[in-house]
Amino acid sequence: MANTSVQRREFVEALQSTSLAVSDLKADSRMEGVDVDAADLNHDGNISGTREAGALFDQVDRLDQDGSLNSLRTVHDGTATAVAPAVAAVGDLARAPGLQRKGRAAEPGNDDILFVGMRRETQGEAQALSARGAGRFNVTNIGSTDNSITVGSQTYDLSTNAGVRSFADSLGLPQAQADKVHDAILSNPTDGRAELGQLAVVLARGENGGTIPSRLVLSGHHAGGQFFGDRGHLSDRSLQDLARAMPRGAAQIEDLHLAGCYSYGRAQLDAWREAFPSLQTAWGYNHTAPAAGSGAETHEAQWEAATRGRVGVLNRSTARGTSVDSEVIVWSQQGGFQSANPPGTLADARARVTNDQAAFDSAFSGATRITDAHSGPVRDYYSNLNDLLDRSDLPANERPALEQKRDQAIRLLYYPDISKGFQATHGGTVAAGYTAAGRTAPDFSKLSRADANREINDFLTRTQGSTDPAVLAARSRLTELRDLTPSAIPLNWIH
Ligand SMILES: [Ca+2]
Ligand SMILES: [Ca+2]
Ligand SMILES: [Ca+2]
Repeated sequence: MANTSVQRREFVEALQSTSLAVSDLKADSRMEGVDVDAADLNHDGNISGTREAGALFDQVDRLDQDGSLNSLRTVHDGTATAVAPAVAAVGDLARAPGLQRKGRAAEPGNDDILFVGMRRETQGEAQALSARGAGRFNVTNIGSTDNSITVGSQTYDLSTNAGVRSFADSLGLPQAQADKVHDAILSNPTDGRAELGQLAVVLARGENGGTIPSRLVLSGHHAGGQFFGDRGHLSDRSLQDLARAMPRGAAQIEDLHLAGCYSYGRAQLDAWREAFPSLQTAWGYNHTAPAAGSGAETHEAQWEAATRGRVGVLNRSTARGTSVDSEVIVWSQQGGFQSANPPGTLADARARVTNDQAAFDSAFSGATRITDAHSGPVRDYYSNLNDLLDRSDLPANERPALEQKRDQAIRLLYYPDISKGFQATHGGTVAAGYTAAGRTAPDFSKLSRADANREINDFLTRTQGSTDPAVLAARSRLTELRDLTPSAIPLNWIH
């Protein structure tokens, strides 16, 4: 980046849809030496319209030394010029990311990306971002099916408390921080701890004074506050706790991209911002996110271009015209929260959930059958629960029960997947319990929700009072399937 310039046309276009108060421009110390009044051609106290934007360009250009009346050079031989602060100031006041990027082009910082992919398919997304980097920025790719992590010559088994303990203690952090890292990793399901561990290594480098990537992408299926896939489960909360454990490292993250369904709303955003205190921009999805291979790469490329450099503005219009563009939610420090869906009132959000409660209950019992996981009243119920939980004004004491319903609803929508996962994981335990009770177990992957519930209730009635350990084990697993107990049914049984 030897030189950077802003063309006149670019400057004028950036101010096209905005009006800047002369008083705001003059109050900004970065505008020192620029005669802003002279650009207010009609003396109404605002810089507005193409002519005045051009006049402001001319006034800034008086400080410029690039020899052209049609460009402003903000960086010369890698060093910021006298006009760079003025360009950055106009960029901030006009919420124009292009001007911000060029005005700050010589400032320290990087555009490197930390990419965490919880599905094998997300590999292509990381590769596409990496190809865009092409020497300008690096992509660190995180995600594996391995539950251990190797740092230097040491390998830590993160499926055990002792392994997490020695890993956390190896990061060169004060004990209190190492304890928090340990707790955060341990709070995550076992199969996503290696991903958190890889993130911890990077954040610790930042915490200890090093430079780390400024952009973070999380990609995978997303439900119930977790990114998930064949590489495991990554809990939003565990990741946020990890960031809080290393605040200096977390403060180097400026841009966040959450490539997963139901990945973020207003309430979730508050939690991400609190965990990453220097966040400038965030990108997420209301309900549906495009999957790897069918749109995720496009959105990630658009996001990458929009967040490159030191910008504080991100607009939803970036995604206009792409698949599921209406689902994109963005937030930026200077542009605020942007979503296609106005939040409405809390009472309305509650009423929408109540509206489909009976449909959920009926499908949960098996009385009605879900034929399409992606639409219908149970999908609406699930979406509306997510919307309700995304509200910052929802009382905290109502959350646990609603989260439980949300987490049951997603498992009910994908019951055929869940029953296959159940049979593959617990089929042996269930068969042993049936045998001990003198019966033959059915194949639960082949039963409808209604038939499975009938079968389970029958088994529970017949074996009531049994003390046989094999029977008791089967009873526990079957009860979990009937109740769709979120803690006992991993989300990545859903494909
Ligand atoms: Ca004016
Ligand atoms: Ca010039
Ligand atoms: Ca994993």
